[in-house]
Amino acid sequence: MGLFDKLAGWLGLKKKEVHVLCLGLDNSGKTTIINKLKPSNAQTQDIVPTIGFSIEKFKTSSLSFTVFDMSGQGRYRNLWEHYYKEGQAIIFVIDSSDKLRMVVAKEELDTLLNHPDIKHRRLPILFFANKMDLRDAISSVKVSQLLSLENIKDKPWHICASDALKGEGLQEGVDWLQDQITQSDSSNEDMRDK
Ligand SMILES: Nc1nc2c(ncn2[C@@H]2O[C@H](COP(=O)(O)OP(=O)(O)OP(=O)(O)O)[C@@H](O)[C@H]2O)c(=O)[nH]1
Ligand SMILES: [Mg+2]
Repeated sequence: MGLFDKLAGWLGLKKKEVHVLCLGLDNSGKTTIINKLKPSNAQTQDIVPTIGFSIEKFKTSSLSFTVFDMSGQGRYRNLWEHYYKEGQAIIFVIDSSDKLRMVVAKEELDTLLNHPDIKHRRLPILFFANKMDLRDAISSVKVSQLLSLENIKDKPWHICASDALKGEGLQEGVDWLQDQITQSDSSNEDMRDK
């Protein structure tokens, strides 16, 4: 880190950097969500299925997020685990209208939660029950039941209903994530002070 960066950090001018993994099945809307969180002049108009992964950035009032937007296609899902150590938070996206593959989404989530690089860490997980605009979408409560989210006891989690095309529900989710990360920072500082 250069002297300028250090100074900016001390003066509170530089936002804390957080690495986030964006996971979920293909076609759930991960890239669309991340794109909508970027400033409007950095947003792209045509979103195509992600190949492998892509690294994206967006900022909130106090944090600077670097997102690993992973492809959800079956053949690329084995890439996810290589980034688990790197991730400080997870955004997990579900297509709420894809009832047929809800069981596949649950399998991928369970595999993630049981992975040694994730299992014993208190990472915040933000779920987006996406595509709420579609007529056959199920509610976020139903999504959370089908994924058995109530069984996640050792990590803070939150589910938001979203429509990534209109950008609805995204801000609420990201505000929650920011609160979780800043709270855990201040509790770590409290621990160090003791
Ligand atoms: N109706 C509707 N369509 C959406 C929504 N979010 C995303 N889509 C559409 O769903 C399709 C897939 O979106 P992507 O963002 O590419 O999905 P992804 O999860 O990144 O897919 P992979 O990169 O293949 O893993 C695109 O046609 C999007 O326009 C939503 O909230 N509602
Ligand atoms: Mg994508």
